Amino acid sequence: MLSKNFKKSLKEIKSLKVQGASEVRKAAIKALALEISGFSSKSVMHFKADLLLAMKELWLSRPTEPEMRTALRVVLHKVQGKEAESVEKLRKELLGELLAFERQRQEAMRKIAIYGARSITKGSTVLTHCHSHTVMEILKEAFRQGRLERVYFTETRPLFQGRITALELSKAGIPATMILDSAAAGFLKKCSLFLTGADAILSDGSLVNKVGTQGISMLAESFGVQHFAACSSHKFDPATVFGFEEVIEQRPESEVWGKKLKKLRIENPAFDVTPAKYVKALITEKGILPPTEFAGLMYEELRLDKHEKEFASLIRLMKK
Ligand code: RUB
Repeated sequence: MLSKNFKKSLKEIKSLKVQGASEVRKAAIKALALEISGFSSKSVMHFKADLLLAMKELWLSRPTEPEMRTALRVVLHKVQGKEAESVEKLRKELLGELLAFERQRQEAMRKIAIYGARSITKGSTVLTHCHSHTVMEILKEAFRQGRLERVYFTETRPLFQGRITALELSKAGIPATMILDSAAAGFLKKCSLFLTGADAILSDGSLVNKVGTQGISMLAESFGVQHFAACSSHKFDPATVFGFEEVIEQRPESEVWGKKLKKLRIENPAFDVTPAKYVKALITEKGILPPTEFAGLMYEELRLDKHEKEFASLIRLMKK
């Protein structure tokens, strides 16, 4: 049985009250830690079953969020195939693991901000799309260092995450201009850089990010404006190496238009896929790397040549 608080957190993640991949991960870890603290399971077996149930709900809450899935995978790895002595010992170990994971992610974010700011040359004008906490950290750092002149940003239909970007830029005192999504082509010409976040990086280095990113990235290339994407290495989706598809979240029609008309269908994918060739580099805590090189590095680091079965069974386990 899941607690009321856990269900509330799930709802906040699904409804986008919690928004952006990094915040989704943070909220998921917090919700799981609280849930684990409250488990009344009498045996290790029951504890593990309760844990799996909670993890599955989080895993399925937003389908295109590998950073959250990485967090859950790391935790699950700790429990699987291990004979825990007692519920209390297991609980303590898992809570410690979640805390350490979150701390490490915050350090990663700091590094990304520093590397990213260095790659913004003095007097730059940046275009961004949607709202990314990672991008915001870079922009604030670059502005603090006197490198950033102005940020152009899209309002980001249908849920207007650009307004979150607006509030944050304004609070930081950064000169900023909001534009319509459809105006990106015209304003790109004024920009020295297109900088986005990422929700997922796939095995071929392609980038999954808020719908609209692909189009702007392709336009940027044709105007000679480089596209950089900032993301933590945990956004790499290892399962895609083995042919598992990165599911693109489909959001409700009502987010686009509340009207129901005969024969009218509305499609509302939350994300799109930008091929690696359009992205100059990924700004990660491991360094600034071309997307395909980053994917290669992750393949080596995760020793994926040895773990195909593990990923296949994990995906089976987390299915609806
Ligand atoms: C947000 C989005 C962001 C990435 C990266 O989509 O596409 O660019 O999630 O964000 P949504 P961050 O609003 O649907 O969550 O840098 O915060 O991880």
